[in-house]
Amino acid sequence: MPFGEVVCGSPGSGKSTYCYGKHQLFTALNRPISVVNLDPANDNIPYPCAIDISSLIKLEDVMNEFGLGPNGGMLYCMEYLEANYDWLEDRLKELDKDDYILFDLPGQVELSTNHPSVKNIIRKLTKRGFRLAAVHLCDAHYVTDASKYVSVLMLSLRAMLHLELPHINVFSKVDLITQYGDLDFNLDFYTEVQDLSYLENLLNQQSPRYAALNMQICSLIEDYGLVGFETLAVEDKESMLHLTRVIDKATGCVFVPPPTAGQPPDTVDASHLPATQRPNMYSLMTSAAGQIKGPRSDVRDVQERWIDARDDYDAWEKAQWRKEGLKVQEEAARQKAKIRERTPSAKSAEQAKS
Ligand SMILES: Nc1nc2c(ncn2[C@@H]2O[C@H](COP(=O)(O)OP(=O)(O)O)[C@@H](O)[C@H]2O)c(=O)[nH]1
Ligand SMILES: [Mg+2]
Repeated sequence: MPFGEVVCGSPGSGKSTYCYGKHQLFTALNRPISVVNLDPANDNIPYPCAIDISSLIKLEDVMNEFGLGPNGGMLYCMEYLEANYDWLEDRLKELDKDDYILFDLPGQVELSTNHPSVKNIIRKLTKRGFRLAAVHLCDAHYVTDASKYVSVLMLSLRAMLHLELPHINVFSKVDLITQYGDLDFNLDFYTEVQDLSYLENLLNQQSPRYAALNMQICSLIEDYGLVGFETLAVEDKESMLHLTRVIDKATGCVFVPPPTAGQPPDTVDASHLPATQRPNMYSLMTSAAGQIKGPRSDVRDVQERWIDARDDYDAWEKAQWRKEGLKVQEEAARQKAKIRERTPSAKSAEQAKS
């Protein structure tokens, strides 16, 4: 049963960068992963691409042939992919059966809010046995302005209702958030989406004419309690790990390393026992159903890292990297010295000969 993610969100929200980051993270964790590019407008794909829609159809060709603009051309490409779903299925069959699959979608908002093609493709994949989560990336700068925040709430809700998948909304590029000025509330106010009535004053100032309507929208979103957000800074390993745990939990994915991976760290070696007596070293059920803990699992920790004490953390991380770099250099020098000791020098080899 293949697990994976449908990565969606507005253009520039960081979808391809996230796919690349996840590919790097999973490769480092020895988790097999493949990325499928379904965005024909992705010119410079940063990740190793297992399947690329441009080998089926090219946006440029569609625009030239039918006289369409980039947006119309993109919708045509997705309709074409839906009509040629077999092409996608055949390519997916060629991938390793253990691969975790990421689908990098185009940024056109209508594809994840009202256009049927992506939804139909997802439906077919789900029927085939895929266990997918929708990961909806929204640029974190939306939280710096109350009316932009209301629009991102509506967009996220709409995508959730349209795609009908386990859904994780994510404020991406949270490391850049301080560049857009001070926040009116703490970050958890924006991620937890509770008590939206506090936005009333701000909305009154920004768009007094529609303040009441805006508040009605807020109360509707709050009443359903469906929308919430995770945060992401793609270069922060802890942030990526936390998001991975959240997504794994949403899909019910428990990664069990292959037998060749050996013993996990800090576990008792029970390989001599029969299978029925061996402890569950990977804590399958606890990792799937337990609480999500660890750095960045609390949004207050994210606030501290990227907003309140960013400079201190940056300096601390730099110092850690320097220390790690020194250790690596020392280890390399030690290995070199060992090799030199073991290999007899040319002179002593000659002496030995004579
Ligand atoms: N600082 C920062 N920049 C990011 C992050 N994620 C993406 N970006 C940048 O945002 C820009 C758009 O990203 P891209 O992945 O092409 O967006 P896409 O159109 O949604 O695929 C690129 O310049 C990325 O380097 C992040 O977490 N932090
Ligand atoms: Mg992209």
